[in-house]
Amino acid sequence: MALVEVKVPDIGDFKDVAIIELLVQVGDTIKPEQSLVTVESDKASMEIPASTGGVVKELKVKLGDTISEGSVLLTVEAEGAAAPATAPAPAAAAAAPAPAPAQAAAPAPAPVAAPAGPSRIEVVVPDIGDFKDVAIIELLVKVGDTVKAEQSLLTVESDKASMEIPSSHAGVVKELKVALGDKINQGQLIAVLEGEGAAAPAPAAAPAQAAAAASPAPATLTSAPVERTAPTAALPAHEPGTPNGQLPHASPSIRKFARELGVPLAEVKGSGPKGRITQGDLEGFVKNVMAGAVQTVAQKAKAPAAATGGGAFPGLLPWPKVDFEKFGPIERKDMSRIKKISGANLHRNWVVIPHVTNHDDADITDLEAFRVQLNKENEKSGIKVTMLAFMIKATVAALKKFPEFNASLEGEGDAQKLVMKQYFHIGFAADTPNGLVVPVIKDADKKGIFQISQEMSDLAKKARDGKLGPADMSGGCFSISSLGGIGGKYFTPIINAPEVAIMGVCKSSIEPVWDGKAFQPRLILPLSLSWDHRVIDGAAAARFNVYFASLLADFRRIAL
Ligand code: CAO
Repeated sequence: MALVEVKVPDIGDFKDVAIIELLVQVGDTIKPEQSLVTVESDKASMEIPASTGGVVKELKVKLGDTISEGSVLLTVEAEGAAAPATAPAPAAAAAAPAPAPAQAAAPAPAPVAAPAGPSRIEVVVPDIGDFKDVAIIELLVKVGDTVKAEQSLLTVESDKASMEIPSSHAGVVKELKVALGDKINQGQLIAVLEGEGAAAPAPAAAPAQAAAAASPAPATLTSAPVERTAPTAALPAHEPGTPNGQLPHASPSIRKFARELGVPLAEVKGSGPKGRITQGDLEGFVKNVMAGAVQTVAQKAKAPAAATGGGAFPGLLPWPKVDFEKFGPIERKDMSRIKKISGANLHRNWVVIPHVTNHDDADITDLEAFRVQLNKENEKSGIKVTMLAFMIKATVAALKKFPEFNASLEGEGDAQKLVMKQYFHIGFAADTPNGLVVPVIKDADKKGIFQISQEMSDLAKKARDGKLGPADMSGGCFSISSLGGIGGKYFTPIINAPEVAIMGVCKSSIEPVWDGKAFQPRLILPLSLSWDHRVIDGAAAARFNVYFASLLADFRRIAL
């Protein structure tokens, strides 16, 4: 078996174009004409075909490399022994049954078929080489549009390539003579333009245009380019965000495949360079839609109300699809029921509520000393007084002082009301093996520290044992999420709707605090208050934190 170098064939004016996709890998068995790499300039992209078949032995290029005619792409162990060790590029190009001349040629702007009045211009399909009966897959302009000379009017596609057909003239589109799906050929009337300005008589322009069309125009990357050397696809690169970016950034074969499946390609997120959509992306999208993990914009529009609080979010990119196995071993696990339910709730709350989080610190040096002393005194009672119990009492006092934190939004639009609660049920986030739950201490205003500590301990145990009932978790006014036993400094807790605020607490630590004369070691508790900006404003949130911290700093204030 002979080793054969596979080189870039004559690709016309494409020079130093970057490889954006490697379509084969070492060990692959490739056929002649199979696409090996995709290259792309800022205006066009094309797939480079193999000149010979065989098993890929070595890749000589990598993503990002720039290549030109004659660059060696890879070596193959050719099928049969006859192949020469180094097939020269032109031979390679010739080996491909390319019907078109070796020169890459852009379809020159269409000639004017017939002058039909001083400013009436008929635009016809130019010389597009061997493309015959090619179907129109996209109309890029509509009646009334003003087009520039060389602006693409439509995209045609065969099963091997696609190209855009440019306008020969500038003007306003008066009539479109073709429709989506029509099959067109050279010379066919596409559109009637009304020329800009009356001065340029159409007949004068026609010979020049015709001449341009007659000679194989070089495939400049500034007019709609098409690679006709190779029987592979070339198309303008549709960069997301560019004015002509309505077309998804994908190769013709992918676009064709998407059309066959009815996939809205614009909604598929490309994982390739510059967001290019690959076959894997397309398949991943279809799988996700089938599994219900992703909805197309059309599906969302039909859905009565998404789980986003009453409105879908059209235009959002689909979830990135990653072939994780490609990067290393993985295992797929089912998610617990609690995780799924809490996840859906957290997602809705995060998306619907305009969250803001204020961070502050509370000096709990004295309170912690008091808590330790209480626990010592009451060792025999079996009740452990926790910092969280003090925080629940401080929360009640702060809710009394700032009642908008003990509220819920009800209704929509003009009918919207703020429900002001006159009870004080405080939830606390509990971490369980199956996920996060938020049991609620009812009527915390009527309970003392010991009772709250005892109830919390009971509820936390029930939570860990998976025995909490709906009654244990409903009716909350405000929640506290304490990571104090674990660590961390600050975080952004998600509000537990329909509540309007949540206090996040992290681990307290000894910090130097300036007392006016010297730094004193103080136990500082980091606070993170998230609040709903529809109901609460920043000043109120700052005051809430300051007051809350002042209560923890000197718990006697709670009696004031
Ligand atoms: N700073 C430093 N240490 C703290 C602390 C704080 N803020 N809060 C508690 N601790 C210490 C306690 O002193 C205790 O230490 P010892 O065991 O030495 O006495 C230990 O951490 C455990 O504390 P605790 O028994 O008082 O329990 P707790 O009240 O802190 O927590 C519960 C109870 C149910 C809230 C907790 O088990 C839990 O699940 N926390 C996680 C909540 C969570 O996941 N929140 C994130 C939700 S995502 O928004």
